[in-house]
Amino acid sequence: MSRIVTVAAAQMGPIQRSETRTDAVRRLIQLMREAKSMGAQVIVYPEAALTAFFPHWYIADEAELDQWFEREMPSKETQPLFDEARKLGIGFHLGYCELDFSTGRKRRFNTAIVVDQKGEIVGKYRKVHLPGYQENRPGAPFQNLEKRYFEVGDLGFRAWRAFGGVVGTMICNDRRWSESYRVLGLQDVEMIFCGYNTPVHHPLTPEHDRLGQFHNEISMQAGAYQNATWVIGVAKAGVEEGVDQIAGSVIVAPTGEIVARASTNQDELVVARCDLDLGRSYKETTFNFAKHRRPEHYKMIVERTGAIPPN
Ligand code: ING
Repeated sequence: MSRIVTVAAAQMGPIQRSETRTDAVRRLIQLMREAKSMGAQVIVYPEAALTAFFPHWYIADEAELDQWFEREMPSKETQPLFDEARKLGIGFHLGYCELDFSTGRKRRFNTAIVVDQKGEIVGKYRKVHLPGYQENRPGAPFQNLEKRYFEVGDLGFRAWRAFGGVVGTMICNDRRWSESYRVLGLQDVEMIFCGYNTPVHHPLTPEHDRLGQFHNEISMQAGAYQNATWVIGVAKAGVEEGVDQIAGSVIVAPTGEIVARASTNQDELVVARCDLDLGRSYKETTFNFAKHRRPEHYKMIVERTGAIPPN
């Protein structure tokens, strides 16, 4: 049996600070219409798909910082995207920066939602692995102040039923951590959506620059294969506010193979017919967690490794 979902990875070019949310939503809707015309049932947008990636610069004023966040979803500016999705009968994944007051205090998260083909939000995720640092580094060519601007996500890594299968999300730096995939893999995930904003250059470790695309792909290919799941990796790419970001959006099969990839660093759809049953033979054999995983031993190894005294 094959459960085919046609997926559109909607890579975006830069969103400059001067562009409004309405400008960004217009681009998202254009990509959605094109994806629908190509037969897609779901379109996957990048991390922070409504604004420039503002953690790349220092914002001292709290009111100015809050302007980069969404207080509600859908909001006035994003309602047209939900309306278009409902009209076209296409689902979507959207990364955005969330201002939350539900616990009685203001909290800021780097967030992503999954919306089904009826326009209903079926799941929300808040980024767990926040890279970068807390304090502004004036001498750096650009910042990564995610640890300053966001709290660590409090929703864990969750999988939901949608598009005829089991889907999950992670955001950007999460894709570099095998635990992100395994927690979803233990929920029998069949497709993971992951948006990213990844600079080409790393001021603290310039020797890593040449391997940016390699590390991007190997992270998602390993996660896909080792958990027998599709991974849809989607970039916000190009030079955004002076920071050149990698492109290289990919659709990775549960076999670990890249079946489709972007060829520009602009707005571009990467479309593939994804068989959600392709991972089944791996889940039943090589990655049959019930038969082969030994978590009781991992605890012992971790304790022993931690306990080894320095020479
Ligand atoms: N960006 C980058 C990412 O993880 C990074 C930051 C790049 C960290 C390379 C370490 C190595 O792709 C975000 N937004 O997480």
